[in-house]
Amino acid sequence: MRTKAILAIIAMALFSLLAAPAWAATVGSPYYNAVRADNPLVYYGFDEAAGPTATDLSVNGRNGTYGNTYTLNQASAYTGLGTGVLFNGGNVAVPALGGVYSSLTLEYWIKPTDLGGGGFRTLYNRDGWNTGWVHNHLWAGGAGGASKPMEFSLAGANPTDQFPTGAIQLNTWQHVALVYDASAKTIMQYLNGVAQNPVTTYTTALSADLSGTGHIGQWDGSSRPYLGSMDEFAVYGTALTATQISAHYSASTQTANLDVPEPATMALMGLCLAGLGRYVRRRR
Ligand SMILES: [Ca+2]
Repeated sequence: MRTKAILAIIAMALFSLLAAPAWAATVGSPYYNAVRADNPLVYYGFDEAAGPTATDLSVNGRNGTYGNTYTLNQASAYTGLGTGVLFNGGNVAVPALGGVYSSLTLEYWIKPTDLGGGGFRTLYNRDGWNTGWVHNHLWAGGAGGASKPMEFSLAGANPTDQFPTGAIQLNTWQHVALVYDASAKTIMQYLNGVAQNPVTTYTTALSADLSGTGHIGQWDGSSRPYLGSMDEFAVYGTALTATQISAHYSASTQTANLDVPEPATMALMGLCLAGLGRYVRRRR
């Protein structure tokens, strides 16, 4: 009877180790694999314990640099997303993203505390304002109003400021994808993997120029701050499909796949099993 009780305790200990959240970072999670499979130009997981380097998780080595007021180690929406960053007048400086693209996708998780009723809340902004340069903000004070605060702008396009359909929630984590297609003259917003309709259209659209530096979280690194948390920021030089974006969102929620023990957990399990083995041998 005593043996059964001890075995039950050991089994419960092993189960609790297996069930514990295993990922302190994005790397290796289903979301990470889904994003990387679609060849992002840059991909920040914001999993660093400390700045100033924001590691690019794509294959392109475009590390960013945290600046001004930011706080790392923020709880994210799902375990497989690791941790995120809280911006409160902070930013990440982003290097040039390669060139000019006829299609573009911006993707990130955000938990905003302000939707921009008083002005731009910069999500991603190429520094400066010339033909084809991309800017993306929350701007509830703009023409879209509070129901369509997401703004995507491209210098030289008509209209300049676009407000894709779909409400952004305050103080709530949400997955956002913005897909710009210059050939189709459209900008489309996906929220939590679902396409928001109707699709916003341009009269004149231009290729998006990302050949220069930019910033996440602040306009040119010093003003118009995004207020709130962000995680898993990625930019693609292609128009991701509805299927791809839905798959990314679904991958983020696959916590069942995340219960893969870390090395430290494996070592603890090994000690438990060794102890169990010695105990059973002694009882024989
Ligand atoms: Ca993360």
